[in-house]
Amino acid sequence: MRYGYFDDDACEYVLTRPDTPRSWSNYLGSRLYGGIVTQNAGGFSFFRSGGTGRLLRMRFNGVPQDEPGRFVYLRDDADGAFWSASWQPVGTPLEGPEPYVARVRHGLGYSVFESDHRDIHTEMTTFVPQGQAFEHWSVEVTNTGTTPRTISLFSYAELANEWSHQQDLLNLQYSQYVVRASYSDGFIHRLNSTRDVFSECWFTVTGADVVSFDTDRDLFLGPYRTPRDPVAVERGTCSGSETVGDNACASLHVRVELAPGETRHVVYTLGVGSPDAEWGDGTVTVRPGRDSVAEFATPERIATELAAIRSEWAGHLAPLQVSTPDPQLDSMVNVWHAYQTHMTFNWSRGVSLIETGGRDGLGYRDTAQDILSVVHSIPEAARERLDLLLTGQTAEGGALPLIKPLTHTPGKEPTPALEDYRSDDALWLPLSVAALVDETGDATYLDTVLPYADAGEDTVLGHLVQALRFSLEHRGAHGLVQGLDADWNDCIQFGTEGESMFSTFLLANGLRQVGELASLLERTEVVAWCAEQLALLLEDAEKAWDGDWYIRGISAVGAPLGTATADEGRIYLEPNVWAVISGVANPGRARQAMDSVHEHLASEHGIALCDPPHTKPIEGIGLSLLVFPPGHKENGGIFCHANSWAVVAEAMLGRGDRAYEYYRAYLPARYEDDAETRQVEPYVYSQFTHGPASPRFGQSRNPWLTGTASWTYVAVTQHLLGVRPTVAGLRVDPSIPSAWDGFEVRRRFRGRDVTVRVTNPDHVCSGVARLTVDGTPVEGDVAPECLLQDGSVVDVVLG
Ligand code: IFM
Repeated sequence: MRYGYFDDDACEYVLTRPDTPRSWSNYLGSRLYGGIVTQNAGGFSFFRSGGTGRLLRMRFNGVPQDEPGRFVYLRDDADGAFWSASWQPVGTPLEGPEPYVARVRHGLGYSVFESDHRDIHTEMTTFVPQGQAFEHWSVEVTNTGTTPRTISLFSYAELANEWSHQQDLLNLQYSQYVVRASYSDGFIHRLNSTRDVFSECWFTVTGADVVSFDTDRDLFLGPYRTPRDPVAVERGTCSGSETVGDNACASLHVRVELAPGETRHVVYTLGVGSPDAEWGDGTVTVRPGRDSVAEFATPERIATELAAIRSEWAGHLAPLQVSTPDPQLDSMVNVWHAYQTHMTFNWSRGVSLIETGGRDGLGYRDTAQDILSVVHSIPEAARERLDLLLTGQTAEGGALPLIKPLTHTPGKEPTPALEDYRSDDALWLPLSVAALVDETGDATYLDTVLPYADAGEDTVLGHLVQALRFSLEHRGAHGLVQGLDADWNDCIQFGTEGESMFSTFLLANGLRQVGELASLLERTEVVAWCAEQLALLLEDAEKAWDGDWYIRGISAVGAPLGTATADEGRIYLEPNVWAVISGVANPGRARQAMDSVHEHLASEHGIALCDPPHTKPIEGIGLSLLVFPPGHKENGGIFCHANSWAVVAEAMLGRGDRAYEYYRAYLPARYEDDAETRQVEPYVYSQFTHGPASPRFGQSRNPWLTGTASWTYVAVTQHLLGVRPTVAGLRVDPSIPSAWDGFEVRRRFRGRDVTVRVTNPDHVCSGVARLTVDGTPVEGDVAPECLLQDGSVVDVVLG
C-alpha cells in the first residue's frame, strides 16, 4: 500500500492518504523554538529543549494516536456539521457520500494540510518563522461551491502546564494547580508559577474577529468527550472560560462568510512570552506577542517567511546533490535524508514522538557521530558543536556520557567514576575532528586550546591523544579495551574487567586517524607514538579472530562473546564491520568476516545485530538487551545504524553490489509501495527494524533521531558514491552496483562548486581507471584542491 510520493522539486513528501500505519511526522522550527507535527496535525512544541521547554502538551503513545496537536475545526453554521482542517481529530470518513479528501505536504520546516469536504477547501500551513519563538497555523478557507457559506473556525491546542514535560505529565499533584490562562483583547495569555522562570505563552488569531474563546480544556471539550467531538464546536460557541488550575487550552473561535469562490485567510499564532510585555529567561529575550503578530501575521509576511525557510533549506542541501540511476536514492540523499541529518544534529536524541524528552541534552557518542554528516553543509555550526563536545571530555581522557548545553560548565563538571564511563564515547572524537579538518583543510584547528570538562585544558590534538591514552590505560587481561558501562551498544556491559572488541577497533581507528592528523602539524613524536601503540594493539586484536569472524568481546570471567560454539549470540555485526573500517583486518580476514555477516545476519530487510538473539544471561557480562524479546532492538534487531557500517565496510572492500544491496535493504524510500510492512515514514531512517526472530519482522521503529541518519549519509555519499573530502583534495573512490553506467555528484568543497561525473563503461563495482580535473589528467583518485575551481568538473572513469 502506498500513502504518498516524493515531490523532489518542491522538497516535499506528499501524503495522499492520512490513515498511515503509524504517525508520519515532520519537524518545525529551530533550536530556539521547535515543533513536531504529524500527518494529522498532532504534535507539540518546545522552547530550546524538548524536555524542559514544553509549550504544547503531547500525550505520547496515546490512544487515539496523534493527540493533542494543532487542531482547527471547521463548522458549517447552517447545519452544525463540523470537521477538522487535518483529517484527525474529527476523523470524517475518507469514503462515502460526503468523503473527506486530505492531502498533507510535509516540507522542510513546514507542513501543509489540505482538505476538501462539503465544498469547502482548506489549506493550513504550520511553521515557525526563522529565528522566532512563535509558530503560525495559517489557514486559508475557500468556498468551492455555488452558494454562500458561513463557516466557524475553532482552534484547539493543549498548553502544557509546566516547562518540564515530566512535571506537566507526571507530577500532577503540583502541575495541575499552577496554571492560569486568561483572555484579553484577542490574546490568550497562559502563565504558571514555576519555581524558576515563569513559563508564559500567548495565542492569538488574525484575519477575523474573535467570536468566542475557551482557555479551560475541560470546558472546551465537555465532559466525557474528546477532541473528536468538542462540545464547544458542536454548540457553535466557546464558553468564555478563563482557567485557574487544572488544564489550559487555546481555543479561539472566528466566523467567516464566504461567497462562492471566495477565500479567507485566518492566522493562528502561538508564541513564548507575554502578549503585552517583553519576556526573558535570563539568556533569551522575546518581544511582546502583539508586536510580533503585528509584524508577522499578515498573508504577505507569511508568504515571505515561508519562502525564507525554503531558501534556507535549499542553502543547506545545495552543497551535496546527487544524480544516480536510483531515483529513490536521489530523493533521499538530496532532500529527506539530508534534512534528517540536520534534525539529529539539532535535537540529538532529545525530542520526537518516541524520544519524549527524558533524554534531554547531547548524548556524547551520538553527537560526535551526528557531526559527520552535516560538516559539509554547516561547517561553522559543526565546529561549534565539536568545540562543545571537546569540553565535555574529562582531563583523564574519557567523556561525560551526556552534555547539557544549557547548563554545561567546562572546568566544573564532575569526573565520572571509571565504571560510569562508556568505553567508546571519547573514541569518536578522532572521527569528528578528522571530518572537520578534511572538509575545511584547516589543520590549525588541531592547535585550538579548549578546556576539559572537569579541570585543565589542552589543544584539540592534545584532547585526541588523551582520548587514546584513556583507552590504552584501561585495557583488560587480554590487552583489549575494557567495555566499562557500555560500548556503542548500550545493552552490553563488559564492565571494568571485561573487554570490548568494538572499542578496541575504535581505538585502533583512532590511533590511525590521530597519527594522520598529527602528521599535518608535523608532530612526529605523536605520529610515532600512534604507530607504535597501534602495532602493539593489532597483535592483541588479531587474537580476537574466531575462525570465520571476530568475537564481540571477552567477559569479566574470561569467556568470549560471539563465538561459533555459542548457542546464543554466536555472531555479532559490530566487531566485524569495525575490524574492516578501522583497517585492522587484513584483506582476507576482512572479506571472510563480511561474508560471515552476509551468511548469518543478512536478511531482506537488513542485517541483524546478532544471531541467535539472547534469551539467557551470560556470566561476567551485563546483557541488558535481555529485556528485549528476540529480534527486537539490540537483541538481534536490524539495527539500522550498524547496517550503515556494513555498507561502509563492503564499499571499502570494493564490493559495490553488496554495499548497495545492504543500502537498499533498509532504505526508507524502498518501502513506499509497501508501507504496511515498514510502517514508519518512507522518507525517514529509523533506529531499527524488527529482526527475523521477531513476529514483527520488517516493521521499523524509532524514526528520526538516530545515528542511522548520519552514518548512512556518510556511507552512501562518501563510500558508495565515494566522494570524500581529504586535506589534499576531493577523493573520488566509488563502490557502486556493477549495473550502473555512472552517476553525478555536485559537491561544494571549500567554497567551490564542483561537479563529479563518474562513468562505468566496463560495469565494474570499483576501481578508478582515470581521473581528470577540467580535462587535466591526475594520478590516483584525489582531485587536488589546487586544481579545483568554482565550476570545475572532475571526470572519473571506473575500470
Ligand atoms: O549507540 C547507542 C546510542 O547512543 C543510543 N541509541 C542506541 C545505540 C545502540 O545501543
